[in-house]
Amino acid sequence: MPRALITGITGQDGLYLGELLASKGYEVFGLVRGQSNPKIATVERIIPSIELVEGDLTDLPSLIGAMEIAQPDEVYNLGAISFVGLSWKQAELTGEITGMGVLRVLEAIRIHTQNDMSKVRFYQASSSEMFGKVRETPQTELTPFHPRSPYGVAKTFGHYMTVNYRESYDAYACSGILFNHESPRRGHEFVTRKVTRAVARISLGLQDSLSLGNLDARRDWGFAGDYVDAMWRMLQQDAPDDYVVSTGETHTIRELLDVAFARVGMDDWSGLVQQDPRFFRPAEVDLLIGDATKAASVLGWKPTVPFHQLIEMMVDNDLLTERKLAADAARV
Ligand code: NAP
Ligand code: F7E
Repeated sequence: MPRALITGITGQDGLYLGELLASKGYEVFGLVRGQSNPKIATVERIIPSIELVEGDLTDLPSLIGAMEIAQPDEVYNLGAISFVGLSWKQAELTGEITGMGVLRVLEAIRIHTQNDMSKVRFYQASSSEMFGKVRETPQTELTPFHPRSPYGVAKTFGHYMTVNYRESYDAYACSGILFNHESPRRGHEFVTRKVTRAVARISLGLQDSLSLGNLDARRDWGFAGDYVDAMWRMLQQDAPDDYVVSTGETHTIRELLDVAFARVGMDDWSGLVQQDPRFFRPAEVDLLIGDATKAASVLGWKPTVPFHQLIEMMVDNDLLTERKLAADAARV
């Protein structure tokens, strides 16, 4: 039975990846942090066979301890401060967790394997945010980086550390340069989930309006369930490499609003959405569109959920959740 350790198991991707690996017969270990992490119950409900290990990306000894307990064949480093907006407010912490955290995981593997890093396969969750002020469109594995946020800078550090350990220690270390991917498990702070939840609540009469930032921003949005499959495929190849994972399509926040409101039968959302300067960013990325040709040809990977279907799935899920929460509240 192969063994995998996932950091960030309580996050959107951690849950999908843990489910995927468990379904493939892996023994899955998930790193959890904090004294009493409220998300543990969700992880145990979604992945009943999960084995949880305590540790934190800011604490190297705990990561070495996690390697000793899990004895992993594969390590997926998904843990991070992943919200770009927060990264300007907590730039130092973002550097520590999202950037230095990668180096600590690599060091934990190096120490655990006594420098024979080829024994453990490593996946780093890199990001399209590294392209930032883009040098070419669409972006490929060869497009130079110009990050535009502390998050993007931290991810770029983690990306180059991964490349460096591959070149220095013969590590089987891969970086997945993933574009935005969403799902009903997405955190409420990200724009897709913020919109689908608000649309569900507005249609149920639980909320009056929605405040957003830049409505003209565009993203290349795919389904998280598809993207974790690409992570796994990267670690099954003969040699380690880096891959862009994306849909190759881009949509604006306005199109996101059109699709989400249409799902609940509301075609004119103009009076329901305000723009609020608090949600604008100090610097925006340019036009991010990924070219996933290499992932398609080498990994045999393709996205399966188109944009409209993804947003409709998220609205439907939020309608169910919000109806249930409202009914529970009425009973109290
Ligand atoms: P997410 O839902 O925000 O999950 C982040 C995870 O990191 C959570 O499990 C969180 O644990 C954990 N974490 C935070 N600080 C930690 C620390 N000090 N030590 C250990 N764990 C810590 O993110 P996601 O959407 O699943 O994304 C997974 C990874 O892919 C992230 O690295 C993200 O930056 C990257 N990425 C995401 C996208 C995307 O569109 N989703 C695209 C490109 C790259 P707690 O529950 O304890 O907070
Ligand atoms: O913003 C605009 C905002 O926060 C998308 C992370 O998973 O993907 C994600 O980062 C766009 C931006 O995601 C609001 O300005 C407008 O242009 O959903 P987001 P992100 O910043 O693209 C990358 C690939 C990652 O690696 C990250 O970890 O939407 N926008 N109004 C807004 N965004 C938010 N959050 N809230 C608004 O009110």
